[in-house]
Amino acid sequence: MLRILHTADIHLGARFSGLGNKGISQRQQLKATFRNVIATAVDERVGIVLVAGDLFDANQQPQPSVDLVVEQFNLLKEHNIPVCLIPGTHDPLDSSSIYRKVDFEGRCANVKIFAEEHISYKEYPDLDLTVYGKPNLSNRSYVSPLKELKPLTSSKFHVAMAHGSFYIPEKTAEDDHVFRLEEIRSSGMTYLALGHWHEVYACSENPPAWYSGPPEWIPNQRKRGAVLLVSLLDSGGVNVEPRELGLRDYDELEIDVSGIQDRAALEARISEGASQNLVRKVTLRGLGDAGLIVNSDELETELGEAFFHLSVTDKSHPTLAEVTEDGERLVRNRFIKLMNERIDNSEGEEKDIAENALQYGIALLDGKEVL
Ligand SMILES: [Mn+2]
Repeated sequence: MLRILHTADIHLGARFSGLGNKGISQRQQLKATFRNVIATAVDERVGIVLVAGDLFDANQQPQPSVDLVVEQFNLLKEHNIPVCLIPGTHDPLDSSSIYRKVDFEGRCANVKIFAEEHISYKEYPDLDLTVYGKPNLSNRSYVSPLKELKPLTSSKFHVAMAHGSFYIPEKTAEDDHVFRLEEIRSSGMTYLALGHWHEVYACSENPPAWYSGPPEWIPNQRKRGAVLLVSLLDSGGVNVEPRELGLRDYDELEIDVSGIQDRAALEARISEGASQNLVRKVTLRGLGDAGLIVNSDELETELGEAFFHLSVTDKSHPTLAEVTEDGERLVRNRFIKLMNERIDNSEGEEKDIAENALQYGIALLDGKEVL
């Protein structure tokens, strides 16, 4: 059996400008979690570590980021654990690539960076393993990262790394380094270690092809990532165990304020399940009671301390007690007149709908985003 630690999309050096003063803290946390990834590889005695792209958030990195990577890769070397890495879409192998500026292979003898334009491979006879990979040369490409992939040695295990998008009809952008299920199925690989999608996701069962997602929360990430501990069994089977190492969590709440009585009830809804390690994004929608005055900045300040970070976007609109016409605005006036006629001429549910439509319509005509 061979055990592999598969990680990707670590995005060292990512800026968390939306987090205010917590941004620096999360940048530090990325580094701490990266150390934790390496420590896990050592503790779990894996045979090899695979980094499937976007180790760095950008090709421009401060020296401490580079030093950290060299230090951690050398730590793996002390434990006789090799590392295979492909440049991703954030740290592509272009003319200003960090992999051209820094000689990682020279500074860490256990590291292999795939830097040929087409798929190339490295054989590890001790592990009975061959690893295949192709770097991303730029952020966008129409070429599949799995193009021409096939086993080229007599190893028992064949593992490919790729950084790109799995093809899903009408969802995947064509120039996003797209590869297809047929390519995975016909690849002849034992396992495919994928990067680029920021969540744990299995594209295929046979052979298994998985995204690990980022080990720690990074901007715009909506689902939790993990590192994958992959066991290649002598029987030919593959076992994939996601292990969540990240400290921060993220969720989104959409709250319809129409059912909410007062400010205290709204605060309680926003704060439900609050935690110091949670990044929460709240969107308020619907028509609020006339007495419910929402100030998102105030809510963020008052309730934010219970979270790692809280953002509140208000797309709700207070119900107007009485809609009055405005002499300057003809379209608005005509709308109010028509809707009031409809309200007068209807009853029951239809009347409720017409009343709501009047309120929403006014809010929209006033330039508010309520839908
Ligand atoms: Mn990424």
